[in-house]
Amino acid sequence: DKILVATTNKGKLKEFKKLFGDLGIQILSLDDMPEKIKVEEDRETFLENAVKKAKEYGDFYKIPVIAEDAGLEVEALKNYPGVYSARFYSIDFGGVYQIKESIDRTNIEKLLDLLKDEKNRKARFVSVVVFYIPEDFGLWTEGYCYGKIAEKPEGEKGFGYDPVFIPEGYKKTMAELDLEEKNRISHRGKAVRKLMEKLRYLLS
Ligand code: ITT
Repeated sequence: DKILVATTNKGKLKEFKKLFGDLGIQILSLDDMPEKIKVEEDRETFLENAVKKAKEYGDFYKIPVIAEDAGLEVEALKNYPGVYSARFYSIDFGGVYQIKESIDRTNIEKLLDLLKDEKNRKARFVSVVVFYIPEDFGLWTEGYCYGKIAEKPEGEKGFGYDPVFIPEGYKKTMAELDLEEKNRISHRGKAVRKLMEKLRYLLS
């Protein structure tokens, strides 16, 4: 009845808390943990990174863990930034940028620079969520949200690349959607709902 959502990303944490809101489970975050550890995300796939985070945090704190690795894949950039989404500004893929306003803004600036004059703006968000009970069992699911990259940032909600991501069927960016609506259509929302379905099935 207690789960650690092992993320350092405040935007993500808020979305996870809302998604698990009505289950009567107590959600802990890394801020609630007395001892801190750092887990490096140095693998080449979302799944490997998510499994690594879930295992290292779960085995250390000895409580059930939800860990996620997520990112943005842009078709015209051969699916970059992908697993490098959080630190795209520092990746040697068409220039390394100095952080100005914030990391998110710097990443967005780099992305828009790289897509300048690019007609194909197709992209998708990917979320891989791992649920792990230490020494017992683990489970993973994935979710996708398809859309396109806007010409310029709009909206203040959400986090990361939300201001430049226009979901399919929408005329506004993810950063203009309320938390509830984002969770309804997002990669993260889909992965979490699949996880709950699997758990319900396994526990029935
Ligand atoms: P944790 O590893 O601590 O969970 P993080 O921010 O490093 O936090 P990821 O490694 O999963 O998380 O990196 C995901 C990056 O991808 C994130 O920093 C954003 O730039 C981007 N991203 C993921 N989900 C997103 C979303 O819903 N909206 C916008 N950008 C997102």
